[in-house]
Amino acid sequence: SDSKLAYSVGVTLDRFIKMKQDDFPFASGELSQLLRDIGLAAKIVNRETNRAGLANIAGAFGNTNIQGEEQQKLDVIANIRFTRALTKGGEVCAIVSEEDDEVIDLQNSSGKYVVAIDPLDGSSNIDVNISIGTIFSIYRRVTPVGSPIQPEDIMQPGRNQVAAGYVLYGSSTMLVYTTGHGVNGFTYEASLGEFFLSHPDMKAPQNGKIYSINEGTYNHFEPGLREYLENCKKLEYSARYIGSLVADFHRNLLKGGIYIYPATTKSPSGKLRLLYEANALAFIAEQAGASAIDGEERILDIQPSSLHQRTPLYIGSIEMVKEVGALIKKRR
Ligand code: AHM
Ligand code: MG
Repeated sequence: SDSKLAYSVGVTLDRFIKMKQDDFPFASGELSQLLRDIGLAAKIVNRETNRAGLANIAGAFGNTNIQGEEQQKLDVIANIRFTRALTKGGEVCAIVSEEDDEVIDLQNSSGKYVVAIDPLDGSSNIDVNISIGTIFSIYRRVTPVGSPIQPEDIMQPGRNQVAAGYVLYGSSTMLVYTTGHGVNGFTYEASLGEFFLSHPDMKAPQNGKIYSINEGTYNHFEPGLREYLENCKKLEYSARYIGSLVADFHRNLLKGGIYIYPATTKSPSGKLRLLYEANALAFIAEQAGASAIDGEERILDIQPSSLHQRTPLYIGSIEMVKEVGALIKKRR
């Protein structure tokens, strides 16, 4: 395939996007430009992330900014970087961000795309030097270009996504995305300042031996989930939980496994957000041959009713998701 070929000759993210664009000669190229904008913002956030540990001593080597402002928190910085990139690019009409209560209407009625983004997920991990991530979903607006944006442009089910991706700021930085034709992963080469195609056409193992869940609230889990977890233990699966969704998801996608953030009696809809956490990863999962449900329903079929709504999430290897789904159904 052309992505395998690209891999062998060292293809940058920008070039890969261009190659894909050439497959669609009648497309306007705006989605391609939007993906490049996100790639650039990711590089900037990567730079800030790498300096996070130095924030408090930066002044010592003359790095305080000219206004003498206090260092902003990294998730705030990431939000500013991504919103700026999406605003300046001109392809986007509205942004939904974890960091903003309301929809950001860019007053750019010629923009075709709506973006939902968690600029820096897992931010409680920043201070302890553990992997964090960015998650994004891209939708085409449903109302005509040129008119003011409407709620139905924003409240679209995940199956309408035209592209989605994540950036993992880990032991290396990676950008993984799909436009609905498979999933491709790129690794950042810092000295060259480029993402290179390193994981062409990613496919998740059908089954796995890793389960990732915060079991601290086990007493509040429903019976079917408890039974599934007991099975994982009988089979001596590996428990792996970073507490950083992108990192846990990425590992399980490559190695085979399931990530679960369930409903509990205290949080009946779980913790994670449908619009800018679950949907993007569910789209990528399905494109890689894995799957994602809320315990019952396919994540991508959920009709959102509010901007920051939560959903339980069961995501990963297709056989594992099927098995836990069946147990939940049986015990409800
Ligand atoms: P955040 O959006 O406030 O960063 O929370 C999301 C994170 C996920 O990355 C992670 O999987 C989950 O919260 C961990 O939650 P918990 O500490 O309850 O296990
Ligand atoms: Mg988050």
